Amino acid sequence: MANELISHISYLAESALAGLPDGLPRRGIGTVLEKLKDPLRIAVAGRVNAGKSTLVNALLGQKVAPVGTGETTKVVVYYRYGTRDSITVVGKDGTSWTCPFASGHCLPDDLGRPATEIARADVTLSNAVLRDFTLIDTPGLAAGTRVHSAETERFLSVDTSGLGPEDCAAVAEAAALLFLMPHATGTDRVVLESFRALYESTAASAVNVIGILTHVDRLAAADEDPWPHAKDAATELGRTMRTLVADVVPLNTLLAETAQTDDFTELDALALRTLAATEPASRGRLLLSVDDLLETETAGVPHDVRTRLLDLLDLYGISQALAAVDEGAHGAGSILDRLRAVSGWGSLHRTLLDSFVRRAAVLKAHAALCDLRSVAWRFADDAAARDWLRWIRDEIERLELDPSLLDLRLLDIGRRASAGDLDLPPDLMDDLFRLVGGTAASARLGLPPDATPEVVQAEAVTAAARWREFANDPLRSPPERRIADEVRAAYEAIHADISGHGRGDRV
Ligand SMILES: Nc1nc2c(ncn2[C@@H]2O[C@H](COP(=O)(O)OP(=O)(O)OP(=O)(O)O)[C@@H](O)[C@H]2O)c(=O)[nH]1
Ligand SMILES: [Mg+2]
Repeated sequence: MANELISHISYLAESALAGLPDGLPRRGIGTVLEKLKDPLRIAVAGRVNAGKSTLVNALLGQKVAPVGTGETTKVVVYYRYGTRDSITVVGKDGTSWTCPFASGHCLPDDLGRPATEIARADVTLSNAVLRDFTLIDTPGLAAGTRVHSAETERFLSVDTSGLGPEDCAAVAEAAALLFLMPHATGTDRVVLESFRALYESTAASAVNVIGILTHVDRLAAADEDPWPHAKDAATELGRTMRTLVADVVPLNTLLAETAQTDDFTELDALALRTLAATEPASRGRLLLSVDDLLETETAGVPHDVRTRLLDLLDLYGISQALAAVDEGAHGAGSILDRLRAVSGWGSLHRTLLDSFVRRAAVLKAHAALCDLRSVAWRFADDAAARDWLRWIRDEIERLELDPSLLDLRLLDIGRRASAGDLDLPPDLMDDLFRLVGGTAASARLGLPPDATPEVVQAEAVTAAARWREFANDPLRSPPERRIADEVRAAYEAIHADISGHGRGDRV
């Protein structure tokens, strides 16, 4: 169903493209079409050093994005699927040039010109992961030097002031966002709020933003389990950011990267086995601090190997690897299994698949409608484009009324709720975010995954009744009633789907 919708939207954009003279409206529509044809674009954003590039590497399963302390990523980098690996850099003046990979098949520091003159880098990789989505790494928000931070703000926003030849009109670049937060402080909320203000007129909302709490290993001492604390912190953050993000998932980004890429070798496993065999008194000291790890006397593991282990695992990862060796793990594979399990990777990956990848078509359609609407209004007075843009607006209105687009309208309702435009009681707000954020019927109703069809149906009836009651409240405004009717209809559709005479797949 969502694919049918994408065909409709593509038809709209292609027709307008054929009819419009060259100019900003036509370029804007061209960009919408290009984005619609691409795999889902997922941007990774957050403060400097949050672990964005580390996560990009973990998702790609290869270490291609440079990581490091300090301000590392200086330009917006697209990682796209292609049959040949290559790097093309696009300058702000519209010119483009290719660049060789640095050693280790990494993006080089030197991209041929100063970062301030670069619009973006396009890295094409023959990496199967990128068939599902295009990944976009961004410079840290609110970074030390405002220049790179401003670059991300420009990328995320739809501001058309100072349009360069590479800029498109009124079109946000990504349809979904992973927002990284290294510590549970108020600062990230401020960053996220300002980010949302930039994104206001686009499709970003609790529907298509996943928050990721990174560096969770730093929430406890190396030999303590940080997970209880990390889960509580993520739940609390999820609550306070409920209108901004679909979910907050805790992740040890560093361990996820090491477990998912192939840097960790049998030599590293050997070094860990040697460390694990250290006599007990010294071994106890090893994990007290980075200095202790580097300086405690033990035979067979030189300083540079310990530094490497710290880079790959940090203290918590080393402590987990030693525990795995104690329990019988021997080779690199079995040690990495343990590290993957304690990194939180499984949960992040599941959330990403459920919230973004399986819903790629509907997220793309949603973003494209928002973008088209935005272009059609922004240039409504453009004499050469007026008639085409009016036609697009009419067609969007017609598409949005189609009953098959109920789920798309729900996304929009979710977006308005995220933006604080809807004043709903907390229990209905919870209903709405669950309904919009989930894919499985049980998750959309807040039930466990193994809930029986009977339980799911009963819950759908109860939820529909809640919204019917809200719609029937005489104090409610007509728009509020219309929204309540849409949500009730969604619950009825879930009920009908389970009865076997439903309307088919969700859009
Ligand atoms: N201990 C620990 N270190 C991490 C984690 N994630 C990333 N790091 C380290 O943190 C540093 C910064 O990581 P990057 O991925 O370069 O961060 P970034 O957000 O891309 O930073 P900028 O590009 O500068 O904005 C690197 O040294 C990583 O190895 C984590 O979960 N735990
Ligand atoms: Mg980076």
